[in-house]
Amino acid sequence: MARAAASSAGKRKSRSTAAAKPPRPTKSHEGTGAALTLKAAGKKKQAEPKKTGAAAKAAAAKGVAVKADLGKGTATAARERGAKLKSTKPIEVYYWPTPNGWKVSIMLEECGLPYVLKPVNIERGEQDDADFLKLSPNGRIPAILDPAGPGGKALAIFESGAILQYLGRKSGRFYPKDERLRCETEQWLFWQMSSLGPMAGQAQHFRNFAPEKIAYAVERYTHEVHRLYSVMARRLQDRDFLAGPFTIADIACVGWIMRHQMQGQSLEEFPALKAWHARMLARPGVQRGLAVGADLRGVNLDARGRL
Ligand SMILES: N[C@@H](CCC(=O)N[C@@H](CS)C(=O)NCC(=O)O)C(=O)O
Repeated sequence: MARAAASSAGKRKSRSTAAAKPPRPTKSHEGTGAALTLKAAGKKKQAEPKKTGAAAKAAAAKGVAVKADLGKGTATAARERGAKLKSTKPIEVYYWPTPNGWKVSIMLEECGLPYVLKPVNIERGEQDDADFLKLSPNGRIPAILDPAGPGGKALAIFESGAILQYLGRKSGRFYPKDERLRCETEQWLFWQMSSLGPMAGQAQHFRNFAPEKIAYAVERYTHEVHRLYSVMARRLQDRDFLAGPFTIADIACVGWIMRHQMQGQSLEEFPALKAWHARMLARPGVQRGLAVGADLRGVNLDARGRL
C-alpha cells in the first residue's frame, strides 16, 4: 500500500528503487457489489427458464438467441457453485476505469466472484512500475491476481481477453461449455481483442488526442472502425448477443461501443448495434461494472489519450 500511496502523492518510484512486492493501491474497494450480485444471483437465477446443453445446441444450430446461462446446470448446482465461489478469497483486480479495465469489473459484477480493487493509476504512469510489470509484463491494465488459483495457488493473469476466459471458466458463467457456442464466443472475443479494441483505440487517439491532426490516420482508423461496426451490426441482426446468449464476448465489446462518438461513429446508422448497446446498458451487472472506480479518474486521462 505504501508504494501506491507514494504514487498517489505524485512521488513515483523509479524502477530501480521499487520493492519486489505487488503494486499497492491508493484505495481498495473490497468486494465492490460482488457479494450483493451473488446473493441476487442465488435467488433470481433459479427462476429463469433452464436450457439444457442439448436444447442450447439445437437453438444455436437454428441461429436462435439462447438466453439461458449455459454454464449454470441445475438450480442446486448453481446454489452450490455460488456458495463455493463466495467462500473463495477475493481476486485482486489491477485496474483503472477504461474500456479494457471495465471488461474485468463488468465480468466480476455479472458473475458474482468476490474481488478487491487495486487501482493502477495510468494517468500517473503506475503501469510502468517494476512491481506492476511482474504481474502485467506488457505494462497495461487490467491484470488480476487470484490467490485461490488452480491447485489452490496464486495465479496472475494479464490481457483482458485471457482474464475474461479465466473468470468464465472459474465462475462457470458467460463462457459456454458447449463447444459450438464456445467457438462462437471465442471468435467474437478474439475479434474484439484483435480488431475492435485496437482500431477503436487508434481512432480515439488520432481523432481526439494526437498533438497534431494527421488526416491520413484519422481517416484510416475512422473508416476501419466504421467497417467493424458494420460487421458487428450484421452479426446482431438476428440475435440478441454476439454468440447468441450473453457472453464474455459482449462484455469485451461494450466499453468500446460506448465510446462511439470519440471514434467518429453514430449508432443511428446501425440499428441492431444500437439495440444491443441499449440491452447491454440495461443490465444491472454492466451498470455496476461501469461504475467501478469512476471516482478514481482524473482530468488528465483523456488529455493523455491513455484509453
Ligand atoms: N491488449 C491489452 C490492452 C490493455 C490496454 O491497452 N490498457 C490501457 C488502458 S485501456 C492501458 O493500460 N494504457 C496505459 C498506457 O497507455 O500506458 C488488454 O486487452 O488487456
